[in-house]
Parts: sequence; C-alpha cells; structure tokens
Amino acid sequence: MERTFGIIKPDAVKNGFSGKIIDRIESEGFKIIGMRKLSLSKADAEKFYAVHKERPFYGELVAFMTTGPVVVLCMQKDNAVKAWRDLMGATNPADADANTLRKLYAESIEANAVHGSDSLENAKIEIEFFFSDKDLVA
Ligand code: IDP
Ligand code: MG
Repeated sequence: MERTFGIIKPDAVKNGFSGKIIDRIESEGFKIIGMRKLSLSKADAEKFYAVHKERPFYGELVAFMTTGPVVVLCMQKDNAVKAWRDLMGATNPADADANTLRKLYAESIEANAVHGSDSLENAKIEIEFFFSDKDLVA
C-alpha cells in the first residue's frame, strides 16, 4: 500500500476547515497513519519548499506557510500519491474541478488549502521531513 504526504495549510486551518478536510480524506478511503498540528519555522518552510527556490513566489510562499499553524498528514491508500493529488485539485482553485478540496476550501493560488507530494520519491522525503517511524501507526 502506497503512502503520501499532505499539509492542511494555514488558510484552511485558520478558516476552520481542518475537520472537514480530515473527514473527506477518511471518506475517500485513505488511512491516516500520522497526523500532527504544528507551526512551521521560516527555516523549515524554506527547506521544505527549497525545490521552488528559483520561482518568483518562493519568498511569499515561505511567508504564507508561516502565518499560522498547519496540520501535517501521512496517508495510506492504493495509489495514494495520485489519489491525494486528484482529491486536492489544481494548484489554482479557479482551475480546480468541482468538489476537489481546493475548489471547496482554497482562497487563492497561493493560499490553496492543501499540499500534496507530487511523486512517490518526494512523498518519502516529505514524510521523513516531519515524521519518524514511531510516529506512524497503521
Ligand atoms: P502544487 O502545490 O499544486 O504542487 P506547486 O507548483 O508545487 O503546486 O507550487 C507549490 C505551492 O506554491 C502551491 O501550492 C501554492 O501555494 C504556491 N504557488 C504556486 N504557484 C503560485 C503562483 O503563481 N503564485 C503564488 N503562489 C504560487
Ligand atoms: Mg508541488
């Protein structure tokens, strides 16, 4: 069974959507095997999004991700990486399909409610960034 990594971003936590998003994750058949609420430090956000360092929105993205607490998630399901990306919807909520998390809950292309790993390789790296083995309970 595949594992992926997700974040409920500061906008969605602040707007009171954490519970709705977690409910949806479970009703779509994901098993949540790790979950923690935390505040990202600037250094953590910079490191987590280092792959986007050269993109023009990097500084603003790091600033946004440190505006308030987030919920980090490790989720398990068949084809979890793709299934979670599909459930999230397009990066820009204006382009997201109906009933995706970003269509339902995102504020903007930046404050877009959720993060999800884009590959199995990155899922492993991102899970390890936030969770140790003993934090993951299947
Ligand atoms: P993804 O989250 O759908 O994988 P990425 O291209 O990996 O999208 O971008 C990472 C994050 O950076 C997005 O989720 C969003 O928060 C932010 N972002 C992406 N494109 C823009 C933009 O054009 N302006 C502002 N923020 C952006
Ligand atoms: Mg991405």
